[in-house]
Amino acid sequence: MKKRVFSGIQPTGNIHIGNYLGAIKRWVSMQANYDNIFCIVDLHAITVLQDPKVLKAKIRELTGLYLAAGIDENKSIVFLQSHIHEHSQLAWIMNCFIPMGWMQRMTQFKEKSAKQKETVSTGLFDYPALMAADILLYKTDVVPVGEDQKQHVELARDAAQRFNNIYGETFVLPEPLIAEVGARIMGLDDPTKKMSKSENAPNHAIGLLDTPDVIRKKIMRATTDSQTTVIFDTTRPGIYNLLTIYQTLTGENKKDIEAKFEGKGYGDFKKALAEVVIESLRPLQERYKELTADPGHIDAILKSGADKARPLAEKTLAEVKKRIGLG
Ligand code: ATP
Ligand code: LTN
Repeated sequence: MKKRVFSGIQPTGNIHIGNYLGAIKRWVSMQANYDNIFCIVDLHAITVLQDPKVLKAKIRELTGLYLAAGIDENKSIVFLQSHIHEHSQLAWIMNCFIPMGWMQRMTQFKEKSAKQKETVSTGLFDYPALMAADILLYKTDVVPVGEDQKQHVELARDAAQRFNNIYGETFVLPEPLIAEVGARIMGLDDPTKKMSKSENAPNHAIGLLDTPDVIRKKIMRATTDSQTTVIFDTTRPGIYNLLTIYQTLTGENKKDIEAKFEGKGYGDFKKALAEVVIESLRPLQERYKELTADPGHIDAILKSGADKARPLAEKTLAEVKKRIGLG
């Protein structure tokens, strides 16, 4: 029996190379060895106010990007979270099992709510309960995510354990799977901040659908420092981040990369990196164009994915309700 993988991305903002390296690219490479479920988490997206038309378009865009990156709908279940009502139902139940104190420790909420101040929704505070429901509904073993989501997966695990202790073995305890390299790509404009799709500064992130010219410009303008040698040095976060992107995309090791750029400056390295990024994204961008030419195709894939996910979700929720004494 293969282990079950579950992961998801919110259909908001512009999907960037951090999402690709920290999540999607890894999902693709793990696909053959696991039993996979990849979700477009639109219920998570509405924790922040969204324009309905934009949200609808972003759902199709993100689905297209999953497929264009190499997620195969015949090997993996690809579906939209709001198509399966069991996610919301289990999220409520999880709410009733997760102590407030656990939620209050989540660092992402502290960062995101600090930016939004008084408009911050209860859903944003509470979203790890929905994320726990996503993961636990499918008896997930492994959750491949970027570094920023580790704490949320651990909370899902603790919630599962607490439920099992009270009601008997029901949930599988999930493990986060974080890459050694590429799990935390930093912003090009500020390498001390995580690259994020809700950040709007023009030079912050490389979008997966950026044109070659835009990619070149963004990389050439990326913040570095006044030193010159191209080496992996954690005290120089700008060049370190660019080297990490290079390493993750080429699969070369650190020593070989440093040797290749010995005696060369930041400018030469940035030019080489831009070409690596452009060539790595080219096949994805071409497939994306073909796949999304007919939006009906994307909608059909989501419908068929939901039909495959639903029976699994229904089974777990029925078991949970029975354990609790509901319905
Ligand atoms: P937002 O800023 O809107 O929260 P985000 O860029 O953090 O968006 P998410 O939808 O939260 O994107 O994350 C999708 C996946 O990409 C998650 O697995 C997350 O851990 C991963 N991820 C996000 N940002 C990065 C990053 N900078 N480096 C590596 N992985 C990342
Ligand atoms: N919260 C995550 C997205 C997400 C997720 C999940 C990831 C929602 N449900 C389940 C893994 C498993 C985020 O914002 N990146």
